[in-house]
Amino acid sequence: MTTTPVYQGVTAIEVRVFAALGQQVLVLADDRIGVNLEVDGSLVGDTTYLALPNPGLSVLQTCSSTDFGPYGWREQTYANVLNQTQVDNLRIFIARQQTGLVSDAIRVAQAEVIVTYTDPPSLEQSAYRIYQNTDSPSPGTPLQATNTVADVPQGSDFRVRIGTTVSGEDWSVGYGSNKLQYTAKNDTSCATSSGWTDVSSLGAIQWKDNASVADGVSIAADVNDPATSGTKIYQQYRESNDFTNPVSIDALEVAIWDFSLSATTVEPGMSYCLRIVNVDGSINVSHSYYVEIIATGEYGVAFVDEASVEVLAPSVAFSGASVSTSGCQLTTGVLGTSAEKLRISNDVATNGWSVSISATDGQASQWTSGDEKYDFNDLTGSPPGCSDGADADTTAGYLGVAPLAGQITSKPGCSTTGISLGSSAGFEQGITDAITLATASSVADRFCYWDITDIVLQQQIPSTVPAGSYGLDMTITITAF
Ligand SMILES: [Ca+2]
Ligand SMILES: [Ca+2]
Ligand SMILES: [Ca+2]
Repeated sequence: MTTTPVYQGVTAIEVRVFAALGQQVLVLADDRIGVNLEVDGSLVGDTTYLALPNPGLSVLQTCSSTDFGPYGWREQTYANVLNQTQVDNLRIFIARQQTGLVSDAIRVAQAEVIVTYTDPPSLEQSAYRIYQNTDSPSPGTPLQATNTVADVPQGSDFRVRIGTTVSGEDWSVGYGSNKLQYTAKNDTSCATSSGWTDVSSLGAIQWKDNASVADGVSIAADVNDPATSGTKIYQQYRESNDFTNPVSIDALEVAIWDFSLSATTVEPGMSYCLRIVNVDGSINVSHSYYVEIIATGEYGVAFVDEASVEVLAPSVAFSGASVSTSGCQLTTGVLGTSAEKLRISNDVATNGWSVSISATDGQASQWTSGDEKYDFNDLTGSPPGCSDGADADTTAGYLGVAPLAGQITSKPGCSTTGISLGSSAGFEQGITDAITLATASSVADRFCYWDITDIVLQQQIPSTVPAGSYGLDMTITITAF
């Protein structure tokens, strides 16, 4: 048997028969017909057609049992709200009361049930906004404006409020079941991306259980709600699938949900899309705005070898010099070689960054070999660095850095646009304690790295420095703008 869905439910039922009466002699309203629905094995509606006066359904009367008609409809209307199974199994019950002459007769030509129901609504995911998480039914600080892609750090929690505009029919409470899905954006748009997965307790984007907020709690208006073109009707805070509407929504109004999520194992640089879909096919859901986040990571500096393996104890060897009593000597080193590339990575900052070098132990540092020392930040003398100056130490010496001599290579697929090498400079105690090696402007790529080699270092070694292997610890620092 083919059944017809009643979607959002039955609003009215009418059962009726098309019947005629033939009555032999006297026209009395004593021959009658009853028509009822049988639901779940029982007659429902007015079944008292045998009583007098008869509230049932009398047929037309004529003056001869051989002269039937005319036929007419006799009906009963029900206000009962039946469920789908009851509607699928409806039966019509027809009865007659024949009183008086036995040749009085009733004929039934047709019987039918007219079920009036409400079609399903249509939903359009029409607005969203991404926020920081809070342990509250209201979301935290907005991360972006309405319908705007937001950065979400890897491993962080976040919230999304999504609006679905109802159209066609009003949306009755509890009709249909829906769920939230995500996918990595693997095509030009979320709409054409594949691999959608239900949000669960596993995967790149997971549900976040806020301890103080029960899953499914009612939500209210928030000052930072997504902007919508229709009246917002607030539904639920969700930490799980599936969900339906606890509050009815008229057509052209917008159902608002608040989803608590965690970007647990997202990959920095990858975009992720979120959408509401219908679970059981009961509602058509379209998407004019998919929720979209960009997963961010960290930024940093390191030295790597040719296989991109980090060099844990990088160093720069300077050219050798012999002990001199006649004057100062210039030695040279190279920061960044093919075996020790200075790698700068940025998986987060949007406004650019700066990388600088300074002495690990601060401006009072000196080159040291056992008890012997000489200076790295004293410009005094001619040439500079050949005499001790006004700084608190008693040694001479001067280290110059020439970043402009360097070479920049970007990660494959990235560019060096917006990346600049620093100007040549020397350390000068209390004045120039850090020297910029490279900077990036806001037009520089994100989710990229850049390898820098061939930055020239020159150290002026003063005269009469005893023989030794002198070292100076330096630190390279990246700062996001
Ligand atoms: Ca919770
Ligand atoms: Ca000094
Ligand atoms: Ca000095």
